Amino acid sequence: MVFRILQAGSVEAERLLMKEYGDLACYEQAVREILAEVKCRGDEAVLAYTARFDGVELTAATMRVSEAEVAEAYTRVDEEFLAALRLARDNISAFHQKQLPKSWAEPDQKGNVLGQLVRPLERVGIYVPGGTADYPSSVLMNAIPARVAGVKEIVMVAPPRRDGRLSPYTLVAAREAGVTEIYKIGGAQAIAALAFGTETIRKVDLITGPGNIYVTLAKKEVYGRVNIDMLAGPSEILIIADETANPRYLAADLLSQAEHDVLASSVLLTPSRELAEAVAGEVEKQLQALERREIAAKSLVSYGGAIITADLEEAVALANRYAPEHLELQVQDPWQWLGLIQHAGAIFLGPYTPEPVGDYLAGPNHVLPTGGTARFYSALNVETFMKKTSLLSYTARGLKAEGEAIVKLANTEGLTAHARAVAVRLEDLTEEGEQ
Ligand code: HSO
Ligand code: ZN
Repeated sequence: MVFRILQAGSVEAERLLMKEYGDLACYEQAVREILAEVKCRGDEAVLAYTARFDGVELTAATMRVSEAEVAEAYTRVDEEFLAALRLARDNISAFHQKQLPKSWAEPDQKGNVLGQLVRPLERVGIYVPGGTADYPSSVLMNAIPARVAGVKEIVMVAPPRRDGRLSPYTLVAAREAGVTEIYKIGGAQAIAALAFGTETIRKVDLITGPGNIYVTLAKKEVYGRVNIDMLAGPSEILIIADETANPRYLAADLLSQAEHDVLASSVLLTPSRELAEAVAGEVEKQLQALERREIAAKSLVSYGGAIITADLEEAVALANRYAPEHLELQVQDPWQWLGLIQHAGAIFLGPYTPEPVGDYLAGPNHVLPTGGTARFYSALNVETFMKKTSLLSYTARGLKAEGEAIVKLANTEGLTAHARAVAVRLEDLTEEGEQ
């Protein structure tokens, strides 16, 4: 049986909800070495790793994608793809426009002004994975919020295919989303190039986008020198369903995430054993027809299953503990349960919102926190590409009213020069007041 049915509270159910992906330490050393090499030897090291890992010989000049290559990519994609991509682009753009924070400045009664200036980052890097799948949708999801934020330079990196090129779909998506520079490099060496800069690639301020274990560890290592979005892990879907849900839909949705990766997890929480059994049967049936059935089956055997809960309240409690990347609510009145959900990357409500609606087209970002990090991370968003600067402007009246308190706090910390910076002004202000 590919899709297990477990009882809430059982050892197996607990294990399913507590995913462990093995030890990252085995990869750390290799990643550190790549980072150090690129830091010291720049382009030369990046090109050597590209030859070694991707099997492609490039030069400093050819690792950058030319205008001609982008133009040629347009001739290789079909019209329907382009139309679908543009619809997705417009929806994603409209959704992220709503997230734009505004700068503000407010005077108080003493005429002091406090505020916050919001500015885009200048130069960001987005990582697009290669490997088993080609994800133009991820290009949109990373580049569009950057564009909406007002970032001027959006640098995309993606590992080259064996033929030395990038997929035309990726290139077209990059152009449609407003990417300004593209390099055919991937892995930890690409993260290093973005974080440290090389002779050819200028350093960026932020690196976003998911990648394999090497990319993720490299992002973790360079964090602090540049900002990063989050540490992405394998995809997850958790569905809470009651007896009104359609088992065919549920099975299809679970499989949609299972096909991503052998490490992806797809879990159903339901009080209805009958529903769980019907879903298990459907999973078995639908799996046979999938292109990626081997990946999906492996993923389901290790990280998939249904857990039977006492009621929907228990299902919600388990979902909150798990903090899934994607949470589907396939219950009678999904909106009624929303108030109880604490932790999830994205929530999909009702039978007509299968998770791929969010992966591709609706507008919200599909770069989401995984591995329980939805407890403290948000979806990739416009603010990821912006920063805030505080504004302070005190008047004489304002400083006079509150200056003594600053002096007191500064003196308490033993920082008398701080106290003096205020005190010298207070002296003048008192004199002025006495005149
Ligand atoms: N579900 C993935 C994103 C994606 N799906 C891209 C299809 N293409 C994020 O967990
Ligand atoms: Zn997906």
